[in-house]
Amino acid sequence: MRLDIVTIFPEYLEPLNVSLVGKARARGVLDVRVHDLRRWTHDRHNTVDDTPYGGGPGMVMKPEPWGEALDTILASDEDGREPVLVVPTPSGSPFTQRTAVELAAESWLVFTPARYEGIDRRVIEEYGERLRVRELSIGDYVLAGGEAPVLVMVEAVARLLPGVLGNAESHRDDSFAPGAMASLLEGPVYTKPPLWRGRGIPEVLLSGHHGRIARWRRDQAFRRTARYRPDLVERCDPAALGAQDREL
Ligand code: 6GU
Repeated sequence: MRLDIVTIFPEYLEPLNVSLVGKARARGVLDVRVHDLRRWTHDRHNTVDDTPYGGGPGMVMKPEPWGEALDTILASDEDGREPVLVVPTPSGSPFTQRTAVELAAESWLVFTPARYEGIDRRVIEEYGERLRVRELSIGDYVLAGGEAPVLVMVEAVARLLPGVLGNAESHRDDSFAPGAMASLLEGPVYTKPPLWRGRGIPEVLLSGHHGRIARWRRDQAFRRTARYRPDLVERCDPAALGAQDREL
């Protein structure tokens, strides 16, 4: 999968050299290209922003550098791939695990993290006529720019790519993964030693009884979800609830 990221803070994307994403790059599963937007400015001060038409606080990112940047990047296609333009914005639709799964099926994503009050609307209109555009928000809070959201989205997508996680099963029962534990948060986990500061391991996990263990985990997941995310329990298909859930 190819990823292009256009930003005025290329160094903000340095974490993409580390850990899971860094290893995926080193192994050639991910081809990540970070571009400095200012490369496509032509004035002495490398201006990327200007005051908003209609007044109001803050600055808006000028369309010309974005247009030149995106034209250059889109023209650099090597094997006839059709990119998705990912525009991080607090005004976008929610980025969820479903979105991550959809984006993981693509072969080329182009990210446009903005600073200030966002990018001149005409840029999104212009490229919306040529390619698929996803305007996405990572949550209901406001960040100073789209770079941190890009890190979030790239990590969520990268770990879904074949051969990136060590164990192909590792994301099967993630919280939010579609499937058996659908929309339940994951419960507690334990490892050695069996006794730490006087605290033991729940008996059932030592029992070797796989059926009882699975049911206990399901129960813990349900309790945790009811406590921290009652909205997820509310949205859950009643048929997916076991008799034991109704007793809790
Ligand atoms: Cl994608 N960008 C910014 N600036 N703030 C956000 C966001 C994105 N998602 C949530 N807050």
